[in-house]
Amino acid sequence: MAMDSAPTLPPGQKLRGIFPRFGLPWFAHKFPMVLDRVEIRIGGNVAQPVVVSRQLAALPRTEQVSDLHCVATWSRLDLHWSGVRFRDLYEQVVLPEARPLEGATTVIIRGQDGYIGIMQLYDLLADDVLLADHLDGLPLTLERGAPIRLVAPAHYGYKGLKYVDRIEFWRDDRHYRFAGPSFLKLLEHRRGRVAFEERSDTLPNWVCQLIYPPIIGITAWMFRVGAAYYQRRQKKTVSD
Ligand SMILES: Nc1nc2c(c(=O)[nH]1)N[C@H]1C(S)=C(S)[C@@H](COP(=O)(O)O)O[C@H]1N2
Ligand SMILES: [Mo]
Repeated sequence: MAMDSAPTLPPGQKLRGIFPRFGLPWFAHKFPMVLDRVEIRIGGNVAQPVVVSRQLAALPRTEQVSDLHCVATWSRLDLHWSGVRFRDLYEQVVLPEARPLEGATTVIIRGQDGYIGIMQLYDLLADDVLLADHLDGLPLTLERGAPIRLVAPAHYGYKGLKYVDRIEFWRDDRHYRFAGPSFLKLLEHRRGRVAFEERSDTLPNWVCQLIYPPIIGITAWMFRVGAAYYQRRQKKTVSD
């Protein structure tokens, strides 16, 4: 049967033939300030905060093909990313230079657009977690998270921070707050693994599967309008 060749998707996910720029609607009009160079600030409970820029070029580069599963139930398969492994950054730069204090294993990642993510260090050290600067052979575009984004295929899309600005290693989660309005905190999951359908800490999956699909289109539209507006403004500033 033709079913044999159908890609197997994680529970509750659907191929919808889309790959929108996506996120919480509050971020549709927000963009990185610095696009032409990578600078990642490392901080939190560390002995020495550091700014990582040229050190990235010294790390081994890696490529991988992986899927993106948005918690809102759309998936995109076979994305060809390249960049450096988070683990290499951690072992070769963060450990020797920033020197996180013992137990500083809760990681808060902040994007240049103000978006915030939280993950545990043991999940970030997996083989397939990258800080990617290329997608499908080309430098990341504005829509895809330029100049550098986190790729964490085992986790829902909202853990894959675009426009990475800061990575903080903390002993607890006191410094974390949800990126959107606090009444929507119930939408997120602290771990967010796709295979275990960890969509939300609070809402049952059947509720997520009911409320998300109807808002995919409008959210994607808001993000498209936001990007178009930003591009127009950029062009105007260049030509002024
Ligand atoms: N900085 C930042 N990272 C982000 C987002 C965002 O709005 N800002 N949206 C997240 C969500 S919910 C998803 S599904 C993916 C979408 O990636 P894409 O815009 O390349 O499709 O980015 C994630 N990372
Ligand atoms: Mo998402």
